[in-house]
Amino acid sequence: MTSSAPQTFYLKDYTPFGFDVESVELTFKLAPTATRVLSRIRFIPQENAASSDFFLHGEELELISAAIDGTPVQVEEVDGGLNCAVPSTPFLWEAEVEINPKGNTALEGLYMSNGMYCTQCEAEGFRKITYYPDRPDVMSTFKVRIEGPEKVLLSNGNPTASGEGWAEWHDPWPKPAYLFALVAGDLINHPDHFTTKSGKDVDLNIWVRPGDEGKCAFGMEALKKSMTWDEEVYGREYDLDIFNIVAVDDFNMGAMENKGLNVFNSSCVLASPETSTDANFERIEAIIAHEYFHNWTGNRITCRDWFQLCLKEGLTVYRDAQFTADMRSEPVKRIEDVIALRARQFPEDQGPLSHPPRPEEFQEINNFYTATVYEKGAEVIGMLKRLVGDADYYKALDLYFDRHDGQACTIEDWLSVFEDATGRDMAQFKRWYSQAGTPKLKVSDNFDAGTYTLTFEQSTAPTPGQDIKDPRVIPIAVGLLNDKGDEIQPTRVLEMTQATQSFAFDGLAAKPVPSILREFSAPVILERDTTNTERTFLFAHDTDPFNRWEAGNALAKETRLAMITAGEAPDSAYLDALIKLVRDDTLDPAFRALVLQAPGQSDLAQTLHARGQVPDPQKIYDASETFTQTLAQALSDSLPRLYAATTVDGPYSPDAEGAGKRALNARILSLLTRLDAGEQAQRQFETADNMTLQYAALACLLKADKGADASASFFDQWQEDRLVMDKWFALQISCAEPEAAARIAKELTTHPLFTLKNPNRFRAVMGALSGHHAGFHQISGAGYTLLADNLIALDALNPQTTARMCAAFQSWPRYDTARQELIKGELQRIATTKGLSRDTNEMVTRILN
Ligand code: 0A1
Ligand code: ZN
Repeated sequence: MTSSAPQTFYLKDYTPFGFDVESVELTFKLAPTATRVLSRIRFIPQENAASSDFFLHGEELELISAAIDGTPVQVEEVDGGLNCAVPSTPFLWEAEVEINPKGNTALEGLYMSNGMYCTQCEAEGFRKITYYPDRPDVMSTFKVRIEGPEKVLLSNGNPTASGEGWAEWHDPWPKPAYLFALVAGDLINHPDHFTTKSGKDVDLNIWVRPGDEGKCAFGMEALKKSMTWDEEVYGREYDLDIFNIVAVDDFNMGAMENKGLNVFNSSCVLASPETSTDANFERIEAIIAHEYFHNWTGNRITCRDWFQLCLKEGLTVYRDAQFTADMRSEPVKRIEDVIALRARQFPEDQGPLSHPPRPEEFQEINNFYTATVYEKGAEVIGMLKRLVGDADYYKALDLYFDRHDGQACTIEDWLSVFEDATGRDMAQFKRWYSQAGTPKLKVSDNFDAGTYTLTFEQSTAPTPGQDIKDPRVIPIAVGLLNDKGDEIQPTRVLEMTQATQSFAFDGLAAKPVPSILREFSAPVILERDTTNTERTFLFAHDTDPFNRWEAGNALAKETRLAMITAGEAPDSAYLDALIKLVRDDTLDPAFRALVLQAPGQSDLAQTLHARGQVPDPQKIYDASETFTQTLAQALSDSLPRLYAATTVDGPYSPDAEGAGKRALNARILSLLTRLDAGEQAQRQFETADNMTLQYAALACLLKADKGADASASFFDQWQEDRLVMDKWFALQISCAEPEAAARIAKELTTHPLFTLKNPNRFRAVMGALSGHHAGFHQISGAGYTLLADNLIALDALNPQTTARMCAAFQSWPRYDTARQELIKGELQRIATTKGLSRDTNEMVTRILN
């Protein structure tokens, strides 16, 4: 455990810094273990400041010198920074510090990755570079000079001058320190150009390590599409002469929106047909867009403090989802997002880590880059837009950009623009930001004399620190169908504001079939006494593609749950309906692939728990296997034809149409493999000319326990490609039988290519293990122990990634006492590790409490 009690920060304690920063000048003299950072910072004491304390954050810095207005000063170095007596008039602060980028395995601040220097400053990494008021509400322009032998020396803003061994940059847009970036290395660029709608020419570059230059073209296209889209949809133009993206192998997260110099985890930008799957391409397109969109929602308008993180993240996720929907298929994107929300955010919201999109306290802010802040934050924006309508949404956004450009803002600022643009009172809506937990929405209905009434009752279970929940505003999109499947009431948004509320539909000839929560119009759990017959009807007829999928998803879940709890055989009406839909060539292959996607086993466990039962991971696994086997047999006649129909003619292209066919290919092939002992999968593996097909075939072979040769040849073919090797590591585990998963994972941790130092590789192995529901939760506890062992080992090097991965243990309260005790034992073992980081300590403490 950490020696001193960890400090907790509270939203209610916010106080502004008592000084403005007029300008920042930094000089970096790069050296792997002894980089010197010289800072010249002009501070202006604020009149009427609440506090005139001059405290600068600083961590792991060796202070060489400090001066004010040219005179050396004595400072008091304290835990986390320094105090200094300063004048009450504007002054120049100059300091020199030494740092050790090579020794920085936490990947926060300035560090080295494969011989290249790079930075990660969000959230609080800048304080590991120099002494500074490292808080997002302190904004300033930056001038940066970099001195080093590397061929490429980059920082934020525009390049101003360069020579042999040095380069200078100037960022004219005031920014907080978390958006600072520096990159230096012998990199190669993939250049391009973009002309903004007002005619400004922008240089675009993607910088990579030599050897990766063939993997930049897709990312560049995605960037240009994002730039155009933000101009067209939000009216936002780019504002510098240059936009640089750098690919880095060792990175804790996906990517980072540093002003003018985005740094990307190489897995989130590098792509080629031979090495990347369709899913990789789609993700890369979305992340490029996300980081680019941050230029306005995050950079030009930033957050006042880290409690407001969802102000930039929820909005930017919402914007990137809109972008993907526009570039690809709107319903497919929505279904994918809801699957991800239920898999990642719902467990968080319903377990010990539950927190509101705007948390009110934290110990380590890095632990709050969560699905709740990001994905639920985006759902909240989606609800806002649905409530006010498209026109008013964009009106409010225009006002937001006009009013707050250049400012560090709060959720209150955000909601005020909606109030001012639309005249609506947002006080109740604001509860979505302050209340944690997923609301349950119980529905009942009644038909009487031509009037159909839907009654909703909302409730949210207590969450840590929040016992009482007030009713929220819930937009419920509803449509009605007649018994022939015709839509008799097009989608109407019901605005629920009370704990219990009814809505009536008049003038109906007969009792309709309701389609409720279309497009998943609110992040809630819908509870309705309904029948499989009605679900099957909606699965066949719903005119809302999301709810059509949702009906099938509910059937898929209920069928498996009945198999698990009552030993029933798979529901035959559902099987028939599923087969009919899968064979329907008029439907989008991507949609059919989603319909064939089995419900997550962890999701089934959560549902059982919510129904007061104790989930048995092995039983859940067995039911899923039996169902798939039954489906394969029932569909056997059609499988060869369906398989053939997924062939995409012509060269590989990662567009939505081809990707949809290949997604269906993967599903059909996995069914076929159950019947033909892997023959077709082997053929596909041998003939595939792209990673999507090769990967799908390898997965099928491994799952059928016929993958040894294919796996070895895949390894031989790709061992030099780090990103493909991550896939290889993960697949061995995710395709294993439950009882073998932990053993295989353990063996892989001794593989020469396994390393704790690369977060992608660590996540490939440990993420695959914790994502294998039945494998991770084997009653032997081997999965738990292996993960805990590796988290303890990683914590000493990289607290951030360790802490994030502790979340694998968050769902312990769902399981039986034996498993609960095993998991708690491992959490306690982690918690009592000597020298445990603050990050990991906070996570395990919250999970255990
Ligand atoms: N703002 C980034 C996410 C991010 C956060 C923290 C990081 O440090 C480890 C890195 C990236 C985004 O939303 O893309
Ligand atoms: Zn973001």
